[in-house]
Amino acid sequence: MAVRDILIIPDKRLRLRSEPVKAADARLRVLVDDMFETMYAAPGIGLAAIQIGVAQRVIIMDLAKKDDPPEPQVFINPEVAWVSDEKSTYEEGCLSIPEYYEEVERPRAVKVKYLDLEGKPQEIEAAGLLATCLQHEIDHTNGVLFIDYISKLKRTMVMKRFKKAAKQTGGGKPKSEDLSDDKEPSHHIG
Ligand code: K1U
Ligand code: ZN
Repeated sequence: MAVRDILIIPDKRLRLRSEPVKAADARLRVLVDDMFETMYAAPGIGLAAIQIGVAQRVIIMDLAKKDDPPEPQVFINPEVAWVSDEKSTYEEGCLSIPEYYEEVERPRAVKVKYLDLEGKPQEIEAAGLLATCLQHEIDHTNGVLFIDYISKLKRTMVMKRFKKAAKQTGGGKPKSEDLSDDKEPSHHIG
């Protein structure tokens, strides 16, 4: 198992549409193991394979509460089969847009069809955080980011901030100070 690097915006690979998984084989299990190790290390509550640079339709999540036993969930080739008319709003974050949180409105409940790790078809009906997280992760498999649902002004500002940070770090994970809007260098006193 390995912790893999998480792609950060403006990395163009985050805009790719991922390919369906063809076989539930040992390679898929290695990918899923690496994804869990990467998500728990981050830490996060969900991850899509494209976030570690693998354009395959694989998403994982673990929504267990802190100090409760882990509840790892894997969804292969997930598809939204139904959404509720009722909406709900949740303050979302994204491991590919670190330290940026914004409220997003989405359908409150969804039905998702997917394959499990054995390649068996499954279906889940979800509401609340699970529904939000499923939609967020399935969006990643289609090259969609949660900032696509916020105002153009906010999106432009966040893209500008991350483009600047990418220039400074060469595209790696930015440090907190690289993401601040401060004009002064971080060692400046007074
Ligand atoms: O897909 C991702 O980038 C992961 C993302 C999932 C997500 C969060 C919130 C709403 C929808 C989807 C994250 O995990 S961001 C980090 C986060 O939410 C978190 C981190 C540590 C503890 C609790 C939450
Ligand atoms: Zn995300």
